[in-house]
Amino acid sequence: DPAAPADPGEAEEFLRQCYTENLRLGPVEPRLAIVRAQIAATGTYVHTTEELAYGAKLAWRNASRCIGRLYWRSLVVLDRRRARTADEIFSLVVNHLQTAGGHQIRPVISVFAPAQPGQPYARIWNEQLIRYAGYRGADGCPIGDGRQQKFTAAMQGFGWRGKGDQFDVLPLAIETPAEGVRLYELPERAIREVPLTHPEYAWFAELGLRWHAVPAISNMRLTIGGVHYPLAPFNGWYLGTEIGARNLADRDRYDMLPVLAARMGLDTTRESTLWRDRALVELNRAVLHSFELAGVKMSDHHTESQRFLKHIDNEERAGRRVPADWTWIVPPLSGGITPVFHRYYDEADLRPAFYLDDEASE
Ligand code: HEM
Ligand code: NRG
Repeated sequence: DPAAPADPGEAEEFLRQCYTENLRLGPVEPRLAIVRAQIAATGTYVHTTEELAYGAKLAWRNASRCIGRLYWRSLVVLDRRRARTADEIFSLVVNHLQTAGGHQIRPVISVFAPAQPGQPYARIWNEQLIRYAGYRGADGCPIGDGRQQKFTAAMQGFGWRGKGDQFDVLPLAIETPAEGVRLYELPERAIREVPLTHPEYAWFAELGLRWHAVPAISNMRLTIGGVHYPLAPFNGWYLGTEIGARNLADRDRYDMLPVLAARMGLDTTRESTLWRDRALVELNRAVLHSFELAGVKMSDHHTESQRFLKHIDNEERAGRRVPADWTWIVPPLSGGITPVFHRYYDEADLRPAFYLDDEASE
């Protein structure tokens, strides 16, 4: 429960780790005394800017599903704890996306106000800052991102009307205790998109496929030393397979493999022709090719797998554990020919951490 009081044991454990790994912050004992007193008096305590920034980096370092953790130290942490109104939050979210950038892409997190014991708190309802709407067409056939159908219907319930196209960017639904839910349209300057083309198939462009440049998860709670930050959107850059092997390929997302196979003239009468696999590789080539052409930062699964093993090596040399979840780390394309496939991982659940509220343990 994000509105529960801060656990003094968890606070102490985090502060010891933070001050041990950052000797320039000085001795931890005086700080512990202050924090214990704050928790006793108010049920919670206030992180310093340094603690907040390092806590967010640790939450990334501990994210066992993330293959991109080699760069954990480079996270840009924007301290937005003072924002209160939905208008303020919205303009800082736009600022976040502009800070992340549309080409180079910097990993950024914006940390808004923590939940206070027993109090309601602000949230963003969208799973990511930028997502495409999903509709059911007149004939019942799906349009757009199938995963967003429920959310899209909820937005329509608040009076939002999308164009009904394959790639309509959803509005942001920002909820604050004082104002309830308010919807906002992101301005164009905050949304970089890449039209998809293929290095050889000229017809590929006619499919009209595109994807947004920045993945920015907005529905995970950041927990640092017993303090819960329910609104802390973060972004890095895309791994090509997230778009090419899942978003555009999954049957309940854009389901493009049958369409591609038909255009490629593949024999789809039998699974053993591997038409799905052949279409999947070409879709992933198109994604990587298009982002490169547009000058937008993206990793391929071979390179990022190697970097992840490098990260494990760095961390183990520093005497630290690297929790990892094999089922999320191994890419959804060519798993066995990436080096992350051929080993097991430490499955620890370390804090600070990011949690999805339905799966949060407390
Ligand atoms: C998950 C890559 C940056 C935290 C993932 C996944 C990939 C990935 C491929 C699995 C996603 C999926 O299968 O849906 C990357 C890359 C980054 C990056 C290439 C480039 C810098 C970050 C940053 C943070 C982060 C900056 C937080 C500060 C997470 C978390 C998950 C995750 C919490 C699990 C999400 C969930 O449970 O749904 N990342 N990531 N990542 N990443 Fe990263
Ligand atoms: N698969 C999701 C994004 C999940 C997180 N991936 C990242 N995170 N790369 C999708 O939109 O396809 N990140 O912070 O960079």
